[in-house]
Amino acid sequence: MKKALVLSGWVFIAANLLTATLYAQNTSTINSESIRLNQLGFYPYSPKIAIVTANNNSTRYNIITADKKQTVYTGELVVSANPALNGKKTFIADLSSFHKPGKYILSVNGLGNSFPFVISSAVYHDLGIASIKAYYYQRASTSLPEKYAGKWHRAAGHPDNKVLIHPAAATDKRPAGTLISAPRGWYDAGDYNKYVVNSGISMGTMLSLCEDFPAYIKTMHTNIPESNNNIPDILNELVWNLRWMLAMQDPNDGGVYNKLTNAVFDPMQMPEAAKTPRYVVQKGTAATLDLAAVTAQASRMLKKYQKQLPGLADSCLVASEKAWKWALKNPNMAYDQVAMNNKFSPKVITGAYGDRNFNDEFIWAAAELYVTTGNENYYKAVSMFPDDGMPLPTWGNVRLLAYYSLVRNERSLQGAAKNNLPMLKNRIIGLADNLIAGVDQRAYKTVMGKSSRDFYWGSNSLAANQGVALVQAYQLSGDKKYLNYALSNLDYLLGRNATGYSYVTGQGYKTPMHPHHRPSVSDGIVDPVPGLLVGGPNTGMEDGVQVPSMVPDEAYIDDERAYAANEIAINWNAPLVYLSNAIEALKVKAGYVK
Ligand code: 9MR
Repeated sequence: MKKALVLSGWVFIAANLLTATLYAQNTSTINSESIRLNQLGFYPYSPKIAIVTANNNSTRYNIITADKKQTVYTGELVVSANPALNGKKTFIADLSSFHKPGKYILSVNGLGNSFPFVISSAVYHDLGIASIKAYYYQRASTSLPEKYAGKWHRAAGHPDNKVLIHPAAATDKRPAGTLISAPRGWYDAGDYNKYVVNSGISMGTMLSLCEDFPAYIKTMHTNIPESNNNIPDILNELVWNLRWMLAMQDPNDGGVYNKLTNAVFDPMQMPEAAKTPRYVVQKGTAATLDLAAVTAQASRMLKKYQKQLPGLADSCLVASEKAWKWALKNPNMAYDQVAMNNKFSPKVITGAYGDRNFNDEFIWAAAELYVTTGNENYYKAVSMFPDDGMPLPTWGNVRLLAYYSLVRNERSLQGAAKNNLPMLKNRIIGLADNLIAGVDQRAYKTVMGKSSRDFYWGSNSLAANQGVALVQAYQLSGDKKYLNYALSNLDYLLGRNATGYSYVTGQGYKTPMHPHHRPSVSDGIVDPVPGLLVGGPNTGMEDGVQVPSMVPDEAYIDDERAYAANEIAINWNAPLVYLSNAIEALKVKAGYVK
């Protein structure tokens, strides 16, 4: 994104006049801020809801063609049963019974027009591709040639082939200062560090898409250097990060370093400008078990590609079992960065992902190892259902990833795992039923936004993960209502929400232009790197940047300094990859497209 040019004197006045004229021409006819809908549009036979937030005297809305020549549909605005979090009721336009493909505008007398939207049978195709292509742009240790990266092409940064063992990670065989090589992987977020814990949930979520939709993923073409190697592009992308993760395991004992990082965050600069030393820090139980889970799951996915990737599936399983054994010996090794910094130098002050409870990581690793090997000892090694909780996945809680894997591999379950299956399925449906309760009475009619508590650091990933859970419930039950509600959260992310933003860079009209993302801030290109989901509304303001509203679902600002509301991250994009592509994969089965 280009820094604003400082204009002076008459140039400045002339520029302002021009802007004012263009603005006057536009406002009367387009883009009413108070009409909120999925800015990409809808499938011909999917639910189609728009929300009007302003009080107005119209009781009806019109759908007009994008050229504004023809009114093709009119409908009634219905006042919402409950108010939004700002205390105001909304007006709901339900255009679900309009099916005709085309490009349209929703218009309300006295208020104005919505952004144009399409009705099309491939409406989320580009989003699905962009959300995974975003990981290509996050690649460390490689240049991104124009052929693949377009205008966002850039030089290589962070080779990570001479990484120091931090004093906190020193062992006899690898004393402090030993150099190891751990290149590749994805940058975690707006920063350039690589964290195993956060890679774990991201990989698990996207491997699950591959496992759930093996035929569909072959149709995803992302134009990356590995394309056309007879491996689906998404798997190629995941292998890029997998190879880095494997290098984070100490071959001497199987333990896994928490992260590969600078001592302090890089400034807002391009990757190639970063030259400070990189370290791997202390090993930990969460990182080690996350690696065990990911490599076990990857191993069964990669079996089909032994010819293209000789030995990789086997190496993954070996790494997984080694990691598991290390974790059994070190079941409680938290990553406590503050304690570490009190003892060792240099101090490391990048992200911690400092999980302290490892029950869920044990459950996830055990489930993946059990499914991959069929060895029931893994299943029995943990208490698979320690309570009746079904916590949606976050970097600190990966329990549900285990349950999803067990259910999707139901045909290979035996013994206790098989016996527990009906109960597990009921719990997933129960989770989905909880998610959808009361949605129709809400002001935005989305699953996201049940309460103020939904709006924390990375809230958009909650919306996406709720969507993933609902897709699972649909897959289990065949009941289309779950998929419709999953779609309501995709609508939330793409504009049917209290800020009117589509939160994915480059997807829609009112989109983040200033994400807290080092390449986007420093590359001199106006448009940010595309396909990235920003964190979203969060009243925490941990970054100290004042948000324009403290109403929880409005607490968002498109400001590059606002890392607590406007950063991007691999664990937030992953459920968007799942949700958007799962819906594209299921659209015919669900009857959205005939
Ligand atoms: O997503 C993380 C969020 O849950 C935590 O509250 C926050 C503070 O610890 O850290 C977030 O993760 C950041 C990580 O530490 C460093 N890279 C950027 C991540 C997204 O902001």
